[in-house]
Amino acid sequence: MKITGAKVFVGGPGKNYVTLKIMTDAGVCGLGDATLNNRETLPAAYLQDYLVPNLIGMDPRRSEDIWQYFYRGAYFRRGPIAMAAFGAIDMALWDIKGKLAGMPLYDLFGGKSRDGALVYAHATGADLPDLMDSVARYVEQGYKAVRVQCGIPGMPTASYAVPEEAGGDGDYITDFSGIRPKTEIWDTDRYMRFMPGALAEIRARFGPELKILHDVHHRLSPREAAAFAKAVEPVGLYWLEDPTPAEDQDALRLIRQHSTTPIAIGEVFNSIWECNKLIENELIDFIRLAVTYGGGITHVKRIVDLAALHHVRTGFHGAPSHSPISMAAQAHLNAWAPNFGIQEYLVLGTPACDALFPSAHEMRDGMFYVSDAPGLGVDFDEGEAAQYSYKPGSHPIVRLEDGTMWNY
Ligand code: KDG
Ligand code: MG
Repeated sequence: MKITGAKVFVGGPGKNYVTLKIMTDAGVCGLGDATLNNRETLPAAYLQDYLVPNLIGMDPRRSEDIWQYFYRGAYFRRGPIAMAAFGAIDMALWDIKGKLAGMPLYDLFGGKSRDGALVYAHATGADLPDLMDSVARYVEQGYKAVRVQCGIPGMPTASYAVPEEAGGDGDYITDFSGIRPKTEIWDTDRYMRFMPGALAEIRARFGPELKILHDVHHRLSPREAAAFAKAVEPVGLYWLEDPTPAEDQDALRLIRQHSTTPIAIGEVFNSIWECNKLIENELIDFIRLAVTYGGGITHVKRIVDLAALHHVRTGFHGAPSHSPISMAAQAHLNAWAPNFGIQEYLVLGTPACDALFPSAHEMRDGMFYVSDAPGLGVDFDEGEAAQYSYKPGSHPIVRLEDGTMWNY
């Protein structure tokens, strides 16, 4: 059996999805997602210029060897661009494998460990009353877990994931006004004074059952993060995400020594080599790495297995920058993983997105139910895709009030 061709598409409804389609002489095709948010043309070029020409003629069933061939063969390996490109190929090969076997991927991994996977939604507000309304809307829809982000009183501009009308970055995924980013101003002291109390008020209003998550988005120093994690302990957060910049892994040790608040990290990691020590030293509680940026199913499954040995659960990144293809790959891992925790899931299911990526996956009452179709269980409508093309966009950048660059 041979790979006969592969195509790369860039574009989509409101997002520049990078979609890979691999064709075989067995008449079976596989789909992969290489969407690297706001740098989408780079994995697309890596695929088109280097990887696809090498794929032609390979046996699609040999997904492990193909992964090793590209990873070891690159020499300058790892990093988000390469891993997103390898990830798309790997997802597509698993999709082909499942279709050949006539089995959904979760069955190839070892079968379902649960019926549905818990997901969390994103609540956001310009201020606390606004945020409370947003949380209440999700609770009414049946969500059991909600991430909460809030405008901070006195903050010179609104900040991460706060509504646009409050001067924030809205859905924070992409500003399509151009390649030059807008600037947000950040003030740690104001955040530290306000946010722990706001989280406590949310807990008081919604009671003990709601799982409350919060994303610091890499903004604090290790000492500040330790103080914050300690201050919010009575709230009983489900997790505190990215309290410090992810590169400084010793920071997690300081946070651990001072607090039992569960820590989630890893959405900017690309390989097991960036999280193996955090996992082995049990410095984190949830690993956030995405199947797209983490080199696909083959590599991320290794991380999930390592995490299982150390009481670390999964909480895969699911910002809307991921296409329904990688969300499906994660859904199959979520159905199987003995150490599944939660899945970030933002409603991708707009009519335009569903038309481009038809599937029978289902979101109901805050749970994701994976389809039983063979492979990933997602299609890609090339006719629909023809109307979309790449649109330049950016994330904001962050500075302190005096102009110092900070972490987005
Ligand atoms: O492209 C950046 C986003 O993926 C990121 O800001 C999302 O932090 C994020 C999250 O937790 O979804
Ligand atoms: Mg995050």
